[in-house]
Amino acid sequence: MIDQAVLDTISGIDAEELQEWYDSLDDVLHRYGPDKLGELLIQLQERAYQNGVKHPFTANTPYINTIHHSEQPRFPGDLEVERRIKSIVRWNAMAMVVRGNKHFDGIGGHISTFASAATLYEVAQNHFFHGRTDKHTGDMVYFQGHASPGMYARAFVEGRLSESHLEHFRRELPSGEGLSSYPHPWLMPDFWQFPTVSMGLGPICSIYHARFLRYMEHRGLVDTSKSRVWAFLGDGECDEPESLGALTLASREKLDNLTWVINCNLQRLDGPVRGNGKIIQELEAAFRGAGWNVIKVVWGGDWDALLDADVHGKLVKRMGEVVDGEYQKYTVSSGEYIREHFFGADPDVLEMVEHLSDEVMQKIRRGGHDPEKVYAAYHAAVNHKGAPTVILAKTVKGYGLGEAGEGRNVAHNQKKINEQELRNFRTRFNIPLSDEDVETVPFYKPTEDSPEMVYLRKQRQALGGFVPERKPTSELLTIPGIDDKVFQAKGLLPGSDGDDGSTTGTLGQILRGLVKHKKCGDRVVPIIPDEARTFGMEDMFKLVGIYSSKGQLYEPVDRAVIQYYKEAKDGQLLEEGINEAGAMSSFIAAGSSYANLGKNMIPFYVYYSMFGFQRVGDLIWCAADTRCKGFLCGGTSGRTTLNGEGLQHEDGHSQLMATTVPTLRSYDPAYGYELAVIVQDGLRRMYGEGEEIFYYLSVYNEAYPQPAMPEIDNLASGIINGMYRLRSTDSVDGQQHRPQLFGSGPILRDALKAQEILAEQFGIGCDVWSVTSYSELRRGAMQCRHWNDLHPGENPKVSFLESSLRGIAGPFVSTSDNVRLVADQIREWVPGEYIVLGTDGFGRSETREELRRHFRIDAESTAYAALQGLARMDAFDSGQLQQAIDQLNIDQNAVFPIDA
Ligand SMILES: Cc1ncc(C[n+]2csc(CCOP(=O)(O)OP(=O)(O)O)c2C)c(N)n1
Ligand SMILES: [Mg+2]
Repeated sequence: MIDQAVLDTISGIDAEELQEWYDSLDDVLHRYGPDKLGELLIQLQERAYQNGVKHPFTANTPYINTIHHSEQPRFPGDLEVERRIKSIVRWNAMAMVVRGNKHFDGIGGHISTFASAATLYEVAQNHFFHGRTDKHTGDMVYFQGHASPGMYARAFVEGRLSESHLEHFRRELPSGEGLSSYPHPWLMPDFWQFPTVSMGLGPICSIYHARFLRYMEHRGLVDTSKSRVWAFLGDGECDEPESLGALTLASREKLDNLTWVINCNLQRLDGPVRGNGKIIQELEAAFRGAGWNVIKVVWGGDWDALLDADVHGKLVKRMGEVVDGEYQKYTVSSGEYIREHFFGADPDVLEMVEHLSDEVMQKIRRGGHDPEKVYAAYHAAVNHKGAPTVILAKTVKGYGLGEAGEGRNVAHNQKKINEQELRNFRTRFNIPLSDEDVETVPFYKPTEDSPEMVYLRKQRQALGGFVPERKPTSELLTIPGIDDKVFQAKGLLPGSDGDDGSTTGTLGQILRGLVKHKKCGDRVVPIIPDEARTFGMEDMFKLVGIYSSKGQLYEPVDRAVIQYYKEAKDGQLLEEGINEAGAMSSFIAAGSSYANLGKNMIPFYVYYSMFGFQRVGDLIWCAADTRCKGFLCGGTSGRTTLNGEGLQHEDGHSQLMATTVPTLRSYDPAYGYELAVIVQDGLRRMYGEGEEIFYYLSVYNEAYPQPAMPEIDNLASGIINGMYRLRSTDSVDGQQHRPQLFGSGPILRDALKAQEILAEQFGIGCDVWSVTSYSELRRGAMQCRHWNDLHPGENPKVSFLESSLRGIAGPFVSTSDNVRLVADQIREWVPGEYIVLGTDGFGRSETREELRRHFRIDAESTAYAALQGLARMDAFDSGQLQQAIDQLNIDQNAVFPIDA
């Protein structure tokens, strides 16, 4: 019988006619099957479109499971044993957090996230996640950060972590065997592979990681064809722009080695994700629109029979119209309430559940808590070809916590459970603990020969070992020495023979040489976000090819020129387009390949420096936590050196921000030979010796003659440690103090010019130092300071900075294209008057000369600062400073740059 409501929506067509349509559709389905029916519907739709019918677009399917129960594969495991294992893991996860907060109030931790996701993880642990073995590069699993208690609890049951580990959850200092709050490879380098807790970064990294696996395979470096990238996300996390920002890359690249599982518990921290809407439907549309395979797991098996009985689609309609805020309410409501408010909205729907008791009604599960539904979804995902899959699993936040937080807005922060609630939890999940035992919230592990333990081990063994597990390779690379021809190219050690060249150009020279190096050239991964031409590196396109999984399907428009845009399936260069977040994600994938794929790769990510730290700073932090290796190269650096681009492009603070990242070594070299020494040493440390650090290099676009590496004692170590004395002019008779001028990057040339001004116009001799890294100087000084503080009775250690400046009275003047705090960071160890010049304030479009005068970092301003320093030391008549200002043509009415 045709429903009146349906007839009403298409008024004018009578019931009989509509029935005929239904019958013919049923007939086609019956005779030809669902695929043919689908094709027929597309044909009909196209015909209608050609006849001018504008058919409303919807990217949504009804609010039910994508996989019909008749298509569900048989569950291959032992449901009962798996349920018991899961319950035990649940208990231990909860116990870990509750005990922690009992002993140390405020230690924190999350119970509700894992409580909602336990089935999602357990099904994967028992049937899907593959460990890394000799024959399998392993699955890469991005665990949802806040679900970490569940991962620790499972590792405990697996015997990988001890009770003591669990006792030290979130207390990492005392014994050295603490567990980090969230997935942090830096803190747990044998366990976690991927930091995920800054929400949005895990998702985007997982996409680029999946693509990187293909890159490694297509380049013939590692067979990654068996590996799958899994990413577990929260539904609230999907609001982060990074989460969904790269979806189309995944479909464009046909990344069927990627599976996302979004735990749609409908809640985030403060409240519902979409109280007035439906997050699952919203995400479905976004992912389908982006070309992903979408599998919704909305309802558990208890609903199958009801849905089968729903011939008129009334229950489905009701399911589709209720908003998430309301669903959240049902979670905490009685069966009676659900009957009245959910089913009761339509008398026919109400009738369908007449036979169900209130108790049963309240317990019917959501899809994400039903292992058979979850298994079916994973099975379909891993077998899907040609596109990535997202599984949208509906769950309940705080599942199983009952009064203590299940489905409640406060669930997210729940860390304490009273005794009654603990007993309820124990009973609900059948944990064999007495009421008395429960009081102390003990950890619980079944005996080694119990069916649970035997089963758990058997499943993990079959899947190649435990997950997560981080296993860095011990492989070391043979890297070129400083005498190698890589570093002997023009502009590097031999200098540029008087020709003008920039440090960006010299970086290009290093890269060109490196990619061709026999021992490690194939490991280099140049990464560029649509700026190769800006950096004069477009010849890399032809030299190594741009990676494209499709090769090159067109004749490039510039095919006739030598440096044409060459795409190739085995291309080495990753041209990421205007996408710094994606490029950084590729950098992380390549830079952590030594740990995840057992193969050292050497990423060089060359970008517009302004769009680095301040744009994707959190990804750089994430790279550090990942123990990523490689070189970040901030091109077009400098507030005044990049002179024409203005306020949004001129960067004077990356060196400052780089200082805040513990594993990052940052340098601001002036000359090609300095850059060569730094890169060579970096390669040695990271790949020759296996240090888990990475580099930041400021490179500039100002062209000037690149000098040959001079003969200076211990020059290379000075460059690496952060400073060396480059040039001295003689003191004149009776000169008491010698100014010490520090210069970095292109502004070193201003320091050198200031030296000439001081000698020629004021008869003062001085020393000029090239400071290649203030942060390295500071790091070394702080390290000595740390030791000295703790060893008061012993001979103090002396840092490189202190020993370099020992016995020098100053005055000291620093000038660079950075904000003052960069050079200010060594003030504590500078043994005298220290004047720091810098580029604090917004940049603007101007000539370099004007800009440098505006910020007072140029040669004249530097010379003047030296005179000021001398005057403060009574070595220059302060009465003559006014005259010096006039003589140096310094504008006394100049604006204060920070306000300008
Ligand atoms: C970038 C970022 N912002 C904020 C947080 C703090 N935070 C942690 S969990 C959370 C809510 C998470 O909600 P959801 O993604 O839905 O995960 P659920 O716990 O519900 O599974 C927030 C806001 C964070 N970790 N990262
Ligand atoms: Mg959520």
